[in-house]
Amino acid sequence: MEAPKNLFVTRPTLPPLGEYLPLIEKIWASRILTNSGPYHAQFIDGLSHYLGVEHISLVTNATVGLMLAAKALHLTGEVITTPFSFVATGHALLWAGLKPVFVDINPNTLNIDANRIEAAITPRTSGIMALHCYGRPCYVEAIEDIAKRHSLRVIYDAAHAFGIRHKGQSVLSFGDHSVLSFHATKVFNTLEGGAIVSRSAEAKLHIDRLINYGIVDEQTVESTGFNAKMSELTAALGTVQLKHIDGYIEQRQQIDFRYRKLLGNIPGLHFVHPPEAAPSNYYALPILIGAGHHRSRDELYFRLRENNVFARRYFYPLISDFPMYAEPHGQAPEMPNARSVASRVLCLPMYPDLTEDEQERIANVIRS
Ligand code: T4K
Repeated sequence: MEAPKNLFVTRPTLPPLGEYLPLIEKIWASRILTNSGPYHAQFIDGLSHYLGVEHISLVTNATVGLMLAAKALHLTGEVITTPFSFVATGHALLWAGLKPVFVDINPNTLNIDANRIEAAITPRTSGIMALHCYGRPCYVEAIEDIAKRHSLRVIYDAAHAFGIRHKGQSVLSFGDHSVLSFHATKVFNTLEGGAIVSRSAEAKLHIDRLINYGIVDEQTVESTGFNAKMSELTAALGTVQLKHIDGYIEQRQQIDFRYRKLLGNIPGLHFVHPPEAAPSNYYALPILIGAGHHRSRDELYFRLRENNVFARRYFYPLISDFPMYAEPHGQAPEMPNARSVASRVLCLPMYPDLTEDEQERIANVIRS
């Protein structure tokens, strides 16, 4: 018998090739391939309009974007962050020469617990790097308030937060910088890519220079910038993707809705987010497997794999539990909420092309 089709946690969404090919031909003919060409400018305009924020800089990926944001703000010493994230969040701080100080998460939102941030502030703290986990906004008001009172800078890892709004405005408009990921696995993708959102034109100019080696003009270099420039081919793909993004998100919403119907009322299985939660981009479908379920999270994870369903334990292990993050001669910090969630969370396949039959197949394995 033929093995059932592999179902991955995500599949990239791509526009019809026919919409992209004419742009590739134009780029080929123009020989303008990178370094802020016309498609780069057009993509920034499109993003700015769609996301409702000014001051966008394009980068090669979000990891580099986070590093550059930390560098642009001249952060030093310690930066408070979440342990419940993809390892890129912590790595960006290490690359910027900073010490990540991990603070536990709120067990409901899975974002950094703003109520615990102040206790972690020391004379060496210069900033906060918080994540909008799975696209759900952090408690931005509390974070901004703490930052203001302690003169800290704030970077939001907005890798999951494409198009997310908070109280009527883009969630990207909070903090000193927000950093989006356009990786192939994200709601909105340019294969690889990302963007840094700045608060002011001046801050954006500084970021733009950091993306381009710190060059100001032919004779002036102001800082040890990086090469993090997005190519014209990538930017052109972004412009085409933007035309389809609303459709992709609607399809994701239907898939989210169907999962809730298929998996509701299974003892010990909880959806991380209630269905009526604030508008989402449906980046992921995280569930928590608790004591009432007949299998542990890991048993379920492996059972799904045996059935060619490649769900993922995002984010397990915690960043703070990777040995390279351990305090020298110290113990891994206590993070009961984050540790508990990391041991129970499972992200199910979620992408626009997932069919009803495939969702039923996944639900049957979970129920069996
Ligand atoms: N901050 C946060 C909170 C993040 O989640 C991320 C990235 C970043 C920062 C950094 O953003 P970037 O620097 O990447 O822009 C994946 C992604 O590589 C990573 O971007 C993402 N978060 C993370 C959550 O997931 P892996 O190592 O789990 O990916 P991988 O290769 O195992 O792919 C997952 C599944 O997706 C595969 O089983 C199959 C499917 N897939 C993947 C790719 C790349 C495809 O079907 N086609 C593809 O081209 O990290």
